[in-house]
Amino acid sequence: MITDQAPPGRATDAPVLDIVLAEPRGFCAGVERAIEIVERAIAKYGAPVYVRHEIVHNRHVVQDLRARGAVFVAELDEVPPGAITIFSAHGVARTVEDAAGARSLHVIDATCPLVTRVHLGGQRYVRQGREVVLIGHAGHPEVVGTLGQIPGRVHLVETAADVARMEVAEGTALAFVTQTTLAVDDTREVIQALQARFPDIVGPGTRDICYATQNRQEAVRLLAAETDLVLVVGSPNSSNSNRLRELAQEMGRPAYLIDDADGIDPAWLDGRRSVGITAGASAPEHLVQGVIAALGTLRPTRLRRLTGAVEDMHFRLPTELLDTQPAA
Ligand code: 0CM
Ligand code: SF4
Repeated sequence: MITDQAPPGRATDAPVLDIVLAEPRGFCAGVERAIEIVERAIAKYGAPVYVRHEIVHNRHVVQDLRARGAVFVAELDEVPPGAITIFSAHGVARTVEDAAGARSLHVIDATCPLVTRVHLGGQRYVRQGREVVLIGHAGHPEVVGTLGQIPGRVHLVETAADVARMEVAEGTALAFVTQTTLAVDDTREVIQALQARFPDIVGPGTRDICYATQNRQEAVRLLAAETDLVLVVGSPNSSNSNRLRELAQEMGRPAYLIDDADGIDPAWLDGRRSVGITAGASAPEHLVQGVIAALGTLRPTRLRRLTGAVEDMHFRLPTELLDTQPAA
């Protein structure tokens, strides 16, 4: 644990607020790669480049890339024929890949390799003659993509109650895969319900939940244990960021998901001696620094870091972008 002094804030007569920063927090390797793909594509091919869905679920990242020449679209029919088209980090269904091919779009795939790994796992189970159960949140783009990458019948479940409701023909061999950004503890419960009802089901356990999600959840658990209040920097549509807020709240701490410093309600600090800060995998570090600075205008502050897992994950960029540097 490293301790350092932050510059005192303006409100020097107020009691000191201890700010504790979770580590690791913020960008994961898949998000860094996805953003760099958009930046390099703009540098290499020129604006506009089209991005299907938000490249990652962060309002500030999207605004920044839009200002630099990215055009975000909900569906491919909004993309002019032949244009540079980037698939977001969350992945896409086969029908989307096929539609891009049919329209001769120049696709650059920013799907996180750990999402692709789940797609491949599901496809392998189908080749083994199994029906696949996907544990995930209905409607989330990664889940829509994974459902659309696994041929045949796929059962989507979110909870143990969903498992009880599943309709499966007698003698069907089953396997499960999961969304990458789920709460580890909740997922374990759903897997236990699957194994109780279908003793022969096979699957990866909680290993489909990616390293970044697992590390950030472990870090926020430690953070919540020793702070009075937890702030999670991230956008409302970010699954992994929401899971961090929920985990802190389940540990009995008031916890808020904020896009940036403007989201802070000063009343949250009333009577609090410490605040823990973390950030979802799609939230840039400059937003965390903005939150720390804003807290410093409300109370005198003292900053320390709570060190956790060390991350050195890095994913290779698509070959066609290796010869290009993003514009400064
Ligand atoms: O899946 P989630 O909603 O957490 O996406 P995100 O863009 O916030 O985080 C990174 C990813 C992926 C896949
Ligand atoms: Fe990949 Fe995990 Fe990051 Fe999603 S949160 S982009 S699965 S590393």
